[in-house]
Order: sequence, then C-alpha cells, then structure tokens
Amino acid sequence: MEAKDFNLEHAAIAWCPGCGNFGILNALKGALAELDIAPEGLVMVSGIGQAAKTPHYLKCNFFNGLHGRALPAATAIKAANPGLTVIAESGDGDMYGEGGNHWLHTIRRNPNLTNLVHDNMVYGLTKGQASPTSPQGMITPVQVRGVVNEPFNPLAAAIALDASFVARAFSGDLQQTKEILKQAIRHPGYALVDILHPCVSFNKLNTFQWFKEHTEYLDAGHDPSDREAAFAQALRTDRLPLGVFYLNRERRPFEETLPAYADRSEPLYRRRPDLAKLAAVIATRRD
Ligand SMILES: Cc1ncc(C[n+]2csc(CCOP(=O)(O)OP(=O)(O)O)c2C)c(N)n1
Ligand code: SF4
Repeated sequence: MEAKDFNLEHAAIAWCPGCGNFGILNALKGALAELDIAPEGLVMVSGIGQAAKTPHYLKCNFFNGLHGRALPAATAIKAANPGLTVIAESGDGDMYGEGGNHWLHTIRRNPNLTNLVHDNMVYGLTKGQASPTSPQGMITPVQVRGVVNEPFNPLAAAIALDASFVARAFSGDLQQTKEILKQAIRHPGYALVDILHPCVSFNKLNTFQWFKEHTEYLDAGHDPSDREAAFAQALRTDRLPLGVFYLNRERRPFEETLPAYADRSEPLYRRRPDLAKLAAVIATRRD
C-alpha cells in the first residue's frame, strides 16, 4: 500500500497553514501504508478538537464521539472485533483533560489499541486556553497572568501506571514519527504516543523552533524494558527526549482476558445475542 491510498478526495481541511497536525496526518498515512493496513480494516476513534478532526481527513472507518470519550469507544470496538486495527487519537486537552479518567483506566485495561495524543500544549479549537500540558507561566486569553498549575507529565504518568508501550514523537520529524507510529501500531497492547506539535495560531511559546531546540532522541543504548530508566527520562526538563521510552511485553491485551473469548474465539460482533437469557437477567432485576 502507499500513503496516498489513505487520501480522502475532496476533504476540506480546516487546519491553519503550518499547523503541526499536517505532519502527524502524513506520518500516520505512511505508517499505515508500510504496515499494509487497508482502510477497511482500520477504525479511527476521536473526541473533539483540532486533532480529533484527523479521521475526517483520512480514508478509514471512524467514530467521532464526545469530548474526551474516544478511549472507551475504541476499547469496545476492539473487544467486539479484535481483527480490526484501532487507533484512538485526540489532543492533549481532550485526552488528558476531559478524557483523563478514561485514559487512566484504559492503561489499566491494556486493550490492543494505539493512542495518539497530538500534544500542542493548548486547547487549539477553542482558541488557545491552557491545557493540562501547558507550561507554567504561559499567558493565554484566559490565563492572562500566566498558567499557575504544574503541567501534567503524560509519559511519567503512563510509565507509573505500567502502560505497555510509551513513546514521544515530534511532528516536525516525519520519518522518525512514522517509525515510532509503526512500532506503536504493531505493539500487542495499549500504546501511547504523545506527539509534540506546534499550534502556529495560539501557542507562541512552544513553536517549531522551540521544539527543535528542546528535544532530542533517546540514546541508542536506552533499554525500554528498564522502567526506572524510562521514568528518569520522562522526568527530564532540560530537553524533552523523543523515542520509545518504555515497553512491557508481559502484560496481556484486554481482549485476550475477556471471559467471552475464554472458550470461543468467534468475535463478539458475529455472535447472535441470546435474547431469552437477556430477558431473564432483566426480569431478575425488576423485583
Ligand atoms: C464537555 C466539553 N467541554 C468543553 C468543550 C469545548 N471544547 C471543544 S474542543 C476543546 C479543546 C480541544 O483541545 P485539545 O484536545 O487540546 O485539542 P486541539 O484543538 O488543541 O487539537 C474544548 C474545550 C466541549 N466540546 N465539550
Ligand atoms: S488553531 Fe492551532 S491546532 Fe488548530 S489548526 Fe490552527 S495551528 Fe492547528
């Protein structure tokens, strides 16, 4: 397959010229093509925001839900049809703010899906208010005296929760982002890729140049199975490391632990519901 196989003819892209979301979209198309994942076998699930529009611009199946609610829908889609490639993606506000509680519990469940977070450190769609990852002191239209809260550190939190794959990418480096996305999609379990990207309209602090100067790839010697080393890298503030921080190959994917698949492998979506059994359960709850 080729990246252009994922082009959606006549999609009217609403992103600003120069927005970092374009790089992520292109890296994703390249990764899907190289992994030979056909659009019909792919489901993108997103919430609300500029990042969450990504599936509107890609040839795929998609479910666009409420703000912050991509992960439960994505988990259910994968559980019902484990044969699909499921990618849940959204912005830092959507995933770590409105969807924060779902994010925590999805990491605990470990469904076999890829979670892309387009991290521009602001709420882009609603014009640049502070998001959970905004740096302290950043002036915004709402935080007019500067952000006072500590920024959320998604990588450190994910490693602390023993997420099975934790990575960070930068949308300005298409080639490396594509490679990280390929590893994340291939990983059999929950895979977080936090993707730094500039919001050229509302984040005048964390610009393309700023990301270039404040990021660097993890050393070739970094061992992603070393959780403590991964955690130490995630806490760094001198520079933001990029690459695969942490990998836990021991955890079983959520779908494999479901009792429904214990003695039948047929996917749930193919099974006929036992309505008589359901009626009996409802009847017991009526008294
Ligand atoms: C429950 C709820 N709260 C607030 C909003 C308004 N809202 C829509 S998009 C958005 C911010 C999205 O920011 P982010 O997820 O960081 O994505 P970006 O637009 O930066 O890509 C907000 C607050 C909403 N739609 N629903
Ligand atoms: S407002 Fe920011 S995130 Fe939204 S399209 Fe424009 S540059 Fe991209």
